[in-house]
Amino acid sequence: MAKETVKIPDLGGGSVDVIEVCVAVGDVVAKEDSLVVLESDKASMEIPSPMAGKVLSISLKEGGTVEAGDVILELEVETKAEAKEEATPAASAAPEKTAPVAEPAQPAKQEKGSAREMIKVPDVGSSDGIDVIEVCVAVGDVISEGDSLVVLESDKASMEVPSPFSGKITKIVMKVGDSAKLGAEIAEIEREVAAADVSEAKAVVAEAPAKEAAQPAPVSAAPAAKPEPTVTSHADVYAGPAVRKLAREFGLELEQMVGTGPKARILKEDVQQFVKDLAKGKGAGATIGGAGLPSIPDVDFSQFGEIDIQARTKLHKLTAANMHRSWMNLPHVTQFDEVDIGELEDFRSGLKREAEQRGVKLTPLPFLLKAAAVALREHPKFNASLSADGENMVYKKYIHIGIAVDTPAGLMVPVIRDVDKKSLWELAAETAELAKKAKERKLKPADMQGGCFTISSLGSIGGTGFTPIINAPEVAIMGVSKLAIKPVWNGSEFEPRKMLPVSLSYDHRALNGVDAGQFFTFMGELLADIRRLLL
Ligand code: CAO
Repeated sequence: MAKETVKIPDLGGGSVDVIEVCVAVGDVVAKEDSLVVLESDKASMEIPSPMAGKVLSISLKEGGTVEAGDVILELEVETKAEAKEEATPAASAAPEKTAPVAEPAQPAKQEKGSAREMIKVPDVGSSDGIDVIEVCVAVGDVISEGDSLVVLESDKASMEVPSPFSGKITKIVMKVGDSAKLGAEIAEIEREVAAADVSEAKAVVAEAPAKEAAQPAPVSAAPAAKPEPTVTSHADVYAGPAVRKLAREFGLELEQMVGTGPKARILKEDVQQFVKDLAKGKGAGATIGGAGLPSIPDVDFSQFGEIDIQARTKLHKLTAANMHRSWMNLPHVTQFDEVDIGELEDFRSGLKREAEQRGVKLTPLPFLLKAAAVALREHPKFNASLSADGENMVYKKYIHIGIAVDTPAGLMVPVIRDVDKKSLWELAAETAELAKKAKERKLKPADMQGGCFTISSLGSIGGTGFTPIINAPEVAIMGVSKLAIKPVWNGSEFEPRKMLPVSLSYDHRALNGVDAGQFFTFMGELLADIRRLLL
């Protein structure tokens, strides 16, 4: 067993904050395991262990500051021989040096007072390629020294490579998705130089490759190179590179998250919680809601007066989730109409006595069900669903219609099967039975499945029209409002007619306005003259 001291590597100058100590005394770490996370206003980096071993002591603490050469911890390593092999931890741990290396473009082209330089990837402390996740400049951009050229990201570090010169970008070689290695060409820049300096510029670029070969690490020695290492793309957000990478993989902005670590640092757990909240449709950290929408603020209403908080039923919450899902996924269009159902109403009143004898209540709803069934049969596009991937329309050969039923526990939609094959009496009886079952919470899941279309009737309550939300994956829903006697022009005079306000919401991915117009006009004709139901 041997004891090895692991120190802070050369960070390119200056002190940095210790944001996180990733290990504890007694931990057994593997080579490359993160020991600490450091962050400056320019950099965010994890310092990997240069060797495997057991942590004997830790010399840093979160919240402190460190600089190159400071002791991180002591490790007990297995054998002396192994320890010797890796005896210069600080050097091998040197992770992120991003100062770019300037070299002439091939062939180098110089104009009077200007010089073109090809900027290359500096030593980033890794022999493996690092992903190029962003190219920050475009050809023609005039940039200043220190402006970011590209953003590189590994699982250990996130860094921007700054330009060593001010000038105009004349060519971009690197692209997003490339794997950047030391010396890879990033972009060519045309920089202004005084006439007297043109030759000096030549000398600078001529020297650069030799410096690279002889001394790859201390890039601060390269002319005009900026030594700052890992500049992050979210400079105002505290988060380690692994967390930044995780967030980027999910396509999330760190600015949306609330950090629970020291100095409000965003931890891996914060990203995971944020994703969980998004999946549940909750606003993560109360900052945003599902689908990236701003969430409704959480208000303490008691500050304005007395309140009473009551838990919502499972059914209420389920209905809310279904409504939200449909509203967010389906582009809804709602069409309104008024149907003259005077004759239907006359017919219905004439059947009142017979209905009583049969023990059923004949409301307008069975007529609406029957008319909808005929309209669905004649307009199959409405008796269909879009496949989940949007590739196919699924046309149904059966006509099952759901009816929205209000219950004390919440909204339920039992389904009446084969509406087209049932009589008005049967439909009236079945509607009443299903509504009763719904109110008594006796519906089985099968009673609420298989619907092709839904009718939501608020006719007994009131209103002149509303926009019902489609019961996806159905493609349309009909809303029924309260019958009203209205003056209708019959060609020579106004006549009092019983007008039923109806609305039709449809999924505009599956149906268009003409479809809806034809379907609803047809249905209106059926209701206006119920003899047509027999045709
Ligand atoms: N205009 C005027 N009166 C109407 C009417 C209309 N469009 N529709 C029904 N009525 C009358 C009925 O004729 C009946 O009158 P009588 O008692 O004089 O005979 C009365 O209103 C009550 O009808 P009902 O509600 O008992 O029966 P229904 O067949 O119309 O509806 C049901 C049954 C289960 C759909 C209904 O009880 C219900 O729950 N509706 C709410 C649906 C709902 O919540 N929709 C919203 C969903 S989206 O949030």
